Amino acid sequence: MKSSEMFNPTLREVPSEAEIVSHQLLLRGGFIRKTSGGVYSYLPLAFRVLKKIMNIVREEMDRAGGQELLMPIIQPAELWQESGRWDVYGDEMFRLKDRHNRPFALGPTHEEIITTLVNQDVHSYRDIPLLLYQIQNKYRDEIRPRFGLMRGREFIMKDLYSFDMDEEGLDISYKKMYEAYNRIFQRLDLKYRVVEADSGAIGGNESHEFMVLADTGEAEIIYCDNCNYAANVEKAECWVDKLSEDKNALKPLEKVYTPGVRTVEHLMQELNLPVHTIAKTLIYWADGQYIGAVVRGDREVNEVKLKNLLGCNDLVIAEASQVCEALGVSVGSLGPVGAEFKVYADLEIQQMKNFVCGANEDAYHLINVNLGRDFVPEMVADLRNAVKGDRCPVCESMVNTIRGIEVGHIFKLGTKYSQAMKATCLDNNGQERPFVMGCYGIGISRTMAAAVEQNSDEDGIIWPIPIAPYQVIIVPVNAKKNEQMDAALSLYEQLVEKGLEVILDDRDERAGVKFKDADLTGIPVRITIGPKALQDNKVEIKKRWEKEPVLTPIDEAVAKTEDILNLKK
Ligand code: 9G3
Repeated sequence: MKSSEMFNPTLREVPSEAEIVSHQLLLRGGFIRKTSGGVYSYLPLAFRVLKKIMNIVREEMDRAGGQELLMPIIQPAELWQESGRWDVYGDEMFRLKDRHNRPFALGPTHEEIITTLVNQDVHSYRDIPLLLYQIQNKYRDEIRPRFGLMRGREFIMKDLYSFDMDEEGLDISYKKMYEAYNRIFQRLDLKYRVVEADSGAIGGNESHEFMVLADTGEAEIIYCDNCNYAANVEKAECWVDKLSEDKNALKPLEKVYTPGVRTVEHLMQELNLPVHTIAKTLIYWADGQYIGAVVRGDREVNEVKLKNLLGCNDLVIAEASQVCEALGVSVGSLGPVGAEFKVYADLEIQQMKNFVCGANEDAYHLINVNLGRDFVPEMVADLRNAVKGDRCPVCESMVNTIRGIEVGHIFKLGTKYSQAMKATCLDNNGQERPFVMGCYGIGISRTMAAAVEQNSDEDGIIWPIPIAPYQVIIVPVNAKKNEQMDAALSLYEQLVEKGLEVILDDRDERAGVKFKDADLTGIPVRITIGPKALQDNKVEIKKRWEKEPVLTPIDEAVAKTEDILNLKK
């Protein structure tokens, strides 16, 4: 393809609305344009990348026994009412009505559709297992769509659903997908990590996420180099020491006057105590009631763990002013002793002896507080975020943290959907059984963004070779000079003949401008044809991930280029 004929509108300026590097570079490189908040058009270069990602995904899904189909984006409300999820997702669902006023949704995912489909036509264990997948646009009306393709309201997803007769069957399907996903992210040439994950509202009991590693990733990963344990911080269990039996050390409870103290830091100063002697209480509004979560002063409450413990749908941190009004205490003085709300204490609180907390009375705190003696919580459970330096829950050595972008997520669903939707199958004893299901997603458009997030420098994108929109760009320094253009065209034809994807930058622009665009768009191999080298029958070959070009005899350029492109595969 000639640059002069391409629709590849690059930008010199960094677009002001783009907060992260992938969003900036995809806009600047002429890959995407915003059509509406969280809704993007993919321009030709981006679509080439997406097709490469989709092809790798497709090949691996097929290899694992998956069969591709295509389900509708428009989904009737009845199916979601059957599964009980029509009222669960609220405004996150794009809802619409037809001319007869019948309700529909734009598909956010396809569990309901596929379960209905399979139930209609699959009646016997002989037709099981089934692995069905599609690659399609999905719709979720995010409150705050941001980070470009990372959190769009319309995005491309590969979603596969497995149908088995029993848990053993599901285990096999799950393992196939686990392995296929590993092959996919290896083939995409991305640095990634598989982590244990929370299965969230979707239900089910085992789940893994595939994280592309990037410092700017939204997800925090806890991992152990000693035993290979890795988990999303949402899921990562906190290791706790055995409880000490020593009851003698308990000191008498005392109330102390702490006027104006509202924060843990202030309390530490005021009482001259280290943070691990202080407990803080956070009030949440959980499905219509206030509850208190108590954790050590320097810990973060893990809202996923808390939500799972409570088994509630809605969990939001309560507004300070509302707490004050409802409980008659300002938030800085709240505590578990004599509380009017249900108290949930983190495991660490049980280890802490003679700690400090709010007195449930403005301007007072309690000292020498002890769980069991001074208050009995509703439950004691793991409620905090794991942090770097914690003990690994598997092998007890020290864990580390790293950030990542969730690009794949696999779940064992079990019978949650098949039971709700009465989707059953006859087993080999003629017994009716609900399908045992799994679901497996890859964010295709997010994977493209994550690849950029992980692979760029100050000049632009550095596409991994397997997904680069083109593999080679030929840049004649001066397109008006016949010798240069002739050499460029000849090389172009030879490379295309070899099956490579090549851009010829034939534009009447300064060399500097052309180099900048080549770097920005991230084409792996650049071949520069300049007047001086050409006199010696040489060209410059530059790898996008290296700074300096290498002078190469023009008749070796094709072989050299092929070499580079194969080497990194
Ligand atoms: C909804 C809305 C948002 C949602 C869902 C439903 C997330 C929803 C979870 C999944 C699970 C798997 C198949 C591919 C792999 C992931 N957000 N989830 O179910 F109605 Cl508005 O989508 N689905």
